[in-house]
Amino acid sequence: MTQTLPTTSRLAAEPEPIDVRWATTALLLIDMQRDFLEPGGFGETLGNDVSRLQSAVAPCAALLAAARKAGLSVVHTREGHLPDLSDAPPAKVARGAPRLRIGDPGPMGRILIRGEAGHDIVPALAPAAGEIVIDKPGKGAFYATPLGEVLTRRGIDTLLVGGVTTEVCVNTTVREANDRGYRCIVLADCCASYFPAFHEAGLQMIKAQGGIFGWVSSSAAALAAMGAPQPVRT
Ligand code: TIU
Repeated sequence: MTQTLPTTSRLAAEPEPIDVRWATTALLLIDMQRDFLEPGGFGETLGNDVSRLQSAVAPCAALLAAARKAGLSVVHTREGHLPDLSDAPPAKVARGAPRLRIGDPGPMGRILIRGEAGHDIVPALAPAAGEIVIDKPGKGAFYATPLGEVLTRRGIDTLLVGGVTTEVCVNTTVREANDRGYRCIVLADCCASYFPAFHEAGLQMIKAQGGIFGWVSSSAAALAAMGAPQPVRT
């Protein structure tokens, strides 16, 4: 059932509140994939503690439920590569000393490869029919993808952003979006990093200097602006 939203809402945010016109706003969830959030995937092969990303799942799920109820456009992105690795720069595949490299077989299928179990979005945030899913080979969601065209076709000018990781794919995408003229509102608790200090710094970089890349808000503020019930925090 679609819940009617006001035409515009004022969202509490930093560095200042922002007026959101819901008809031109989309929810953008970045790379909430098993490869980053679950043991045995790309994130863990890089040496990371993947449990650090779990905190973003419930806030993203609350936003997703509210967006669906309100009929907002929802876009999910997935970082990954074609099975033949033709879209994976050798410099990316060769980088560092991971336990398994991109394309190697792992417990959730080949690491960071489209179509494998690890590439899927986590079950709690699985895309619904009609939602846009953008597969991307890079960290930014605009590079080598149709995201810009999709948003233009829908008349979207404002993005509510959540996902992982804050300083890598979220920051890269927000910077790309900002240069393309989108207003990005990053929901802090809907994002997470393997490095808590980088999460904080990534958010600071977005909202500093008068909001040089965008705004930083929270799931609670976004849900309140949408008139959606907020989960009880224990
Ligand atoms: N490693 C890391 O922090 N992130 C990525 O490789 N990709 C995304 O952030 N999605």
